[in-house]
Amino acid sequence: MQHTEAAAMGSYEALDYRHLMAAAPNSDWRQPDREIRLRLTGNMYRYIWSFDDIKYSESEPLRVKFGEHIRFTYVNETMMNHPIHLHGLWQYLDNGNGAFNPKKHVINVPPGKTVSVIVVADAEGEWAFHCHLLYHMDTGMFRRLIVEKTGQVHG
Ligand SMILES: [Cu+2]
Repeated sequence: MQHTEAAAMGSYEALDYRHLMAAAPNSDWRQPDREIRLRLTGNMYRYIWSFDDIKYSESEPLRVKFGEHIRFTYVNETMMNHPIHLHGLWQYLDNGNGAFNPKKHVINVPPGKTVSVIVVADAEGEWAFHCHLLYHMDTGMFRRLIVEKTGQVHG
């Protein structure tokens, strides 16, 4: 049944990430080279937030190589949503549509859920990677992601 029909009949089903699909195929699409798994962690009583229980001020940057395709798997171990924003690179939500996986800047990870995206490291440099709830970001749910140039370094 189409969503419009369902809505007209009063049995509306909310759209979610399963229903998203790119309008045009990603010509770069292929299976990722490796996976980076990140736990979304925090403590509601102390109101502190982190990736893998390490707050930003004590963290090392994430490092990937230019041209790599990386699966990022976000495991939300908390009771809050975390909209994860990666600057500079697209996050292709891996919802089973292959080359038509939708590309997004921000991926929401609901409480207790796991969401995978594929990142194509096609822009060199140092990028911000963080939860877009600014209190979460400010209290530690932030990392730098460095896309390193491969091959010869010119001086
Ligand atoms: Cu958050």
